[in-house]
Amino acid sequence: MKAGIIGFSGVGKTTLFKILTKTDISSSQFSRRKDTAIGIASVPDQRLDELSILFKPKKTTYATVEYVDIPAINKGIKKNQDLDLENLRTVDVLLHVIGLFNIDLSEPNYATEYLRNELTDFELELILCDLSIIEKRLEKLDKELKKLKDPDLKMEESLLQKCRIWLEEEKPLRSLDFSQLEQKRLRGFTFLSQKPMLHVLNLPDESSSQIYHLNETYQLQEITEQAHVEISGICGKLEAEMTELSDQEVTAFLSNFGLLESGLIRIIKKTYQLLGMISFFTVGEDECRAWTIQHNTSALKAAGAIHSDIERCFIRAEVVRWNILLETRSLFVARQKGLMKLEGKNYTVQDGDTINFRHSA
Ligand SMILES: Nc1nc2c(ncn2[C@@H]2O[C@H](COP(=O)(O)OP(=O)(O)OP(=O)(O)O)[C@@H](O)[C@H]2O)c(=O)[nH]1
Ligand SMILES: [Mg+2]
Repeated sequence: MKAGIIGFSGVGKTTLFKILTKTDISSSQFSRRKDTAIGIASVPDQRLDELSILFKPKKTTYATVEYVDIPAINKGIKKNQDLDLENLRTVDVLLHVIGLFNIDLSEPNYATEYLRNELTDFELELILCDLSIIEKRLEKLDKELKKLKDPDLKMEESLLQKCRIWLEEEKPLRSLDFSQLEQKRLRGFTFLSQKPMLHVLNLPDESSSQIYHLNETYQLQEITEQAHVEISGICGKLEAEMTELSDQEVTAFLSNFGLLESGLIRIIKKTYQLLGMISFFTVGEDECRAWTIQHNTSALKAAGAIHSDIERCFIRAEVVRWNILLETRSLFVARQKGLMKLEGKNYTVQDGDTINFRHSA
């Protein structure tokens, strides 16, 4: 999974990147292309930690997320010609940072209005970006259709016109319904306003307790009710300062500010929720590992996430819930007690399943 951190200038994008990747920007652990920084972060998972304590494997492999710190987007389309589209287009989700640390939050109505304006202005930039691509393509299609009345091109034209009308009403493409065929047709354009978006409010330290009540505090129901949109918060300055602390120290530190977990865990959870991602585990003496798949994935496709050979030669899946495995202490006992389920290729994998795939590869 790849997530792009975006937003207007100076809102705390690089600060969030640092929190998520635990990377010091001046270190060499991340790569930089132009002004774009790319970092890989492990997805913390307590269930995998506990399975690893039980199995003592040679290696524990967490799921990973790739984070891209994209340079600031300027207000006004003309300034955005240098936008790092190449990196932006390949991300699965946008983490949109809004800086509230310099805003007077003591006046709730003012804060709400400021926030709404920021959200609308930013969405508008994405919409304008998509519109300019559509307009260029429609111009080209018009010329091509004059030469040849190709039904495929005609279909593309009417699909893009449908998108254009929607965007001209200043609505993002992620809230427009498409048939499967249309989805497929649009994929190549990788429109920005079609990507799922997590708005991340970057709050001042003293407002940390708001993180669990953002909807109520800022009356954001209208935003969070939209399809494929979520909201979360961080205290950028505070949390970036903790990247060097141990996990235990972090927990103690955060609880002083009324925070239950680190921004890293909060944002990852929300991102998984937003994208409908779940994890299953494979366990053993060699390796305990978390695998990320889409919600509603069949056992056969989950096998394919590990290796195409396992998918091809799939026989069955031996499934034990992670917490049951921790109770029985071994797969053998789980099987004896009838707590291991033998599932076929159509079984829908659940979040937290541990799976042993039987295959003939
Ligand atoms: N007080 C306070 N300052 C912050 C917070 N987050 C970021 N800053 C400061 O704001 C400035 C910009 O933060 P960055 O994380 O570099 O913001 P950015 O969005 O990456 O900025 P550009 O890449 O220049 O657009 C820095 O001086 C940060 O120290 C915060 O939560 N509280
Ligand atoms: Mg930056």
